[in-house]
Parts: sequence; C-alpha cells; structure tokens
Amino acid sequence: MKITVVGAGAVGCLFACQLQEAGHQVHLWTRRTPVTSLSFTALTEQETTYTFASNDPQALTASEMVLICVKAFQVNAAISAIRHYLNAHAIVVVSHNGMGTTADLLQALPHHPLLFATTSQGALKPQQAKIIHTGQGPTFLGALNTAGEQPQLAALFHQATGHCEWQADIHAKLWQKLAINCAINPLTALEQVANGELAASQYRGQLIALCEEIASVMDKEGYPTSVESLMTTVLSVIKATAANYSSMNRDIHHHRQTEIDYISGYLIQCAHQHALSVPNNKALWRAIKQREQV
Ligand code: KPL
Repeated sequence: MKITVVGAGAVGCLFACQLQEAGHQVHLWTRRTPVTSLSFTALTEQETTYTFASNDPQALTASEMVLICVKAFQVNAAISAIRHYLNAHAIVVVSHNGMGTTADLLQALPHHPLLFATTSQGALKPQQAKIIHTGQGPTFLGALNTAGEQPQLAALFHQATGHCEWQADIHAKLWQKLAINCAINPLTALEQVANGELAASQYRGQLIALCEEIASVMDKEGYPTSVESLMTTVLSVIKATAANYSSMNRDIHHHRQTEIDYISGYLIQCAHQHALSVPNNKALWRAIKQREQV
C-alpha cells in the first residue's frame, strides 16, 4: 500500500519503519527538516537503516492511507496542511495520546474514511535520525465514521506492527488509555520521576482518588468500570513501564507544550457536562498548566 506517515516523532517513525519493513511504500511528511533516512533499533537490538521519500506533495496525493501521528494539539494544523493534497479516497488514520480531536476531524474530513489507532508500543527517538523500539504492546484500530469501518486494516497493522485488534467501538479503548494517562502522566511530570516510582505507597491514595473520579466520568460516558479495575490496570502499566519516563514527563523536562488539555483537560470537560466534580484531576491539570509556563 502507498502510505504517508504525517509526523516524525517517536511513534510516527516507529510506524514508518515497521510499515516499510512489511513491504509498504512509505512516505514521510514532517513540519521540520525532511527525514530521509532512519536508523531503527529493533527489540532484538538489531539495527536497520530505512530510507524514505519525504515532504513530496505528489507522494502525499498518491497515498492510499495517511497515518497522522502528531500530538493531539497539532492535529488541526496537520490536517490543514495536508487536506488539499489528499486524494478523495485516502483512508486517514489518526494516532495520539488523549481524546478530544474527533469532532474537528469529522468536520475537516467529512468524506474520508476516518479511523483511530491507539497503541501501547514504546519507542524513543534520542536523535533526529535514530529510532529505538522499546516495548511491544498492542495496537487497537477502530472507525470514527461509517466510511472508516474497515476491519481488514487491522490485519495490515497486525502484520506490520505486531499485535493489532479491530475494535467495534474504539472509544472504549480510548477511555481505557485516557484513564492510564490521567493517572500516570501528570504525576510523573510534576514529580519528574520515572513511571515505576508511582508504585511507592506515598502515591497510592492520590492514584485511588484520581481513579475514583475517572470511573465516575467513564460511567456517565457509557463506559462503566470500577475503581479496582482501573487501579489494577494503572498499577500494571506502572510496573510494565517502570523504567520509562512518561511522554508528559519528557515534555515538561524539555520545556515543551504537553497534551494535558487532551488528557486531564478532556476528562474535566466531560465531568463538567455531567455536573461531576473531579478536584484531584483538576488540581493536576492546573499544576501542569503552571509548569508549562516555566
Ligand atoms: O502512554 C504513556 C505515556 O507516557 O504517554 C504511558 C502509558 C504512561 C507510558 O509511559
């Protein structure tokens, strides 16, 4: 398949290398300096160099699938930059942390098959042309509109990127991921600690309070869960990614804008619509917004 990956961050580069390795024709579209070659370190530590066509409007127009891997707050700008080049049938798959971009996507691209991919694969990009695969987690793919109902695409991702499952309701998976990110990301960013540090008893009360608020919002959103089940998931991710620094930890560390408005901010917005109070999540949202100014 002819595929354009928009965004050359860690996840975009990881998908680009995996799709190219699986035999697809991958073109990269980035805001910054075009990326033409990437050294990829696999989980086996084997290193391979992949070369890509980059920032070529003709290649973008020829693409059958466009995979948008930018931060949630960059989605609108990315769509504005590419939409006039897209061919009418191009399938558009969006992948980012957090929630809250769907309405804008549906409005900007009403006639394209639109899908969302949420992934737990881990990748690090220590340098511009270097990408390291750090963890193999599942990817879930699902439709955002009727034209996006293309379950066969899960097989394409499964073959290229490792375990990928089709989801009849992708929002169920997005809420699960949002819960994990609301619990882990702001705390690890404010404390500047690795994910594993949150297993310490000093954080247990705060994690439970966050999960109670998240469960109450998920219930009203039609995705009922229990505090116990959320805590079990959060603690297992803390353990599985103990040595990792969360994406928000890295953003604060490097003085970059974070995805807080699409993580805790999205939860707060939904809570507000249901007249629910989420003081613990709000306090973390406020604290991150203050740290972003520094
Ligand atoms: O998704 C993540 C992130 O860092 O954004 C987790 C799951 C917390 C892993 O670090």
